[in-house]
Amino acid sequence: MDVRTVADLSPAERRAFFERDAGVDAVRDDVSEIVGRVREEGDVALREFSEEFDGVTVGNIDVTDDAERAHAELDDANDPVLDAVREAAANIRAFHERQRPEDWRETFGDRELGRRFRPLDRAGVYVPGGAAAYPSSALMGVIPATVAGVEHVSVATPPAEDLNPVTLAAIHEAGADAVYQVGGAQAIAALAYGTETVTNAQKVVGPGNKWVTAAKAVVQGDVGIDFLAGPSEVLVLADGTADPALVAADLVAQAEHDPNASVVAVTDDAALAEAVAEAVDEQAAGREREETIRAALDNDASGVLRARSMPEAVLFAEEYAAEHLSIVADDDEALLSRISNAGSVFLGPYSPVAAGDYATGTNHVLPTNGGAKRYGGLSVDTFLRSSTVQRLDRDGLDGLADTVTTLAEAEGLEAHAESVRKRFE
Ligand code: HSO
Ligand code: ZN
Repeated sequence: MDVRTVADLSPAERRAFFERDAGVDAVRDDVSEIVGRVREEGDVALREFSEEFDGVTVGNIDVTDDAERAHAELDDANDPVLDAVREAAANIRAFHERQRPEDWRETFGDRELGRRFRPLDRAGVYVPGGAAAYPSSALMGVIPATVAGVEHVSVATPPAEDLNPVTLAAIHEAGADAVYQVGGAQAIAALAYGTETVTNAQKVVGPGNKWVTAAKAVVQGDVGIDFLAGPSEVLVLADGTADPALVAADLVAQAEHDPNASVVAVTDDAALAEAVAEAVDEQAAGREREETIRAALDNDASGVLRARSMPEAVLFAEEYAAEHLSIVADDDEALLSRISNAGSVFLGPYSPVAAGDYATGTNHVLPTNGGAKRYGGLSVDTFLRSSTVQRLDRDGLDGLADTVTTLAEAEGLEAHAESVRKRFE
């Protein structure tokens, strides 16, 4: 990789970093058609699309029992992968339990006001499959929903002759109520509108490829979604104290997800920048997914950048608004205090992004494409709705009466004013 200088980036180069695009718009028309057919034809369409896009003749769409069986078989075999799934699940559950908001009531003067939180009834979680199987994404999607108290959590994952047993076991471990083998845009449509087999959800969440993402954009409005998540991203903010081999390792790790992944290191230290660029090339060599990694490194939104100062590096990181922000610097907390735009932050040399991808307990379903400027990642809140509550006694209403009647009359809503006055007749 070449080292470039932040100050010398052309407008086009800056745009490549700051306006990352997942190619979702290009497939939107095709996806609308798929969604429409699932809405009209239900299971028949799901079977046809599984045949056409996944090359799989699906027997049962509902594979809830298979998930339970896969879990039991790994358990019987004392398979260490199930221990890892359990450990990760426990950490994710603990962190998300901490997010559960309490209902509250307080008095504001003589008004009693409050807020209460209730879970959605039905949530749908997409768990990517296919080339890479993502049991970790099953945990990340399902556990926040169960912690929120969602009554019925369903999962859709791409069909296969032999579904990945670890993914199935993770879905079961996370506590899903129903599991369906259906992938892509058709899965999102099925979760959103329901079919003969699939229970419709009020909110559809989870990461996926551009077809999945485009489908979420299409069904949004009819159902809630979390957000549109694109290919993985990491930005490492490092000063001269960072170990270049470790910075490079985190870039290469996220690069292996997707040829369109965006991986960036920004530092004020010229020697570190050179060393990181060199280490990235070295570490990419011979990796199992070298081709994907090389493509991601070649992405216009990837690079090793030298800033004139750490404040300039911070400004770049703020504008980039990374899904994953790693800070490896002498005073990492001082740098963090100047950052608002990041999906998840990893502090210090012993906090690799991969630890959060799997098992620290934080969620790895995070805003990409600069979404971190506007919203946060998947959390318990995603599956809650709130109501507000108020109670006034006679004095409380008396204190407000003038304000309410004056505003009501200003809006020409005379009956509103009267509904207050009536209480004092
Ligand atoms: N880094 C990905 C999540 C993931 N990593 C799954 C490994 N498995 C997006 O946050
Ligand atoms: Zn990852």
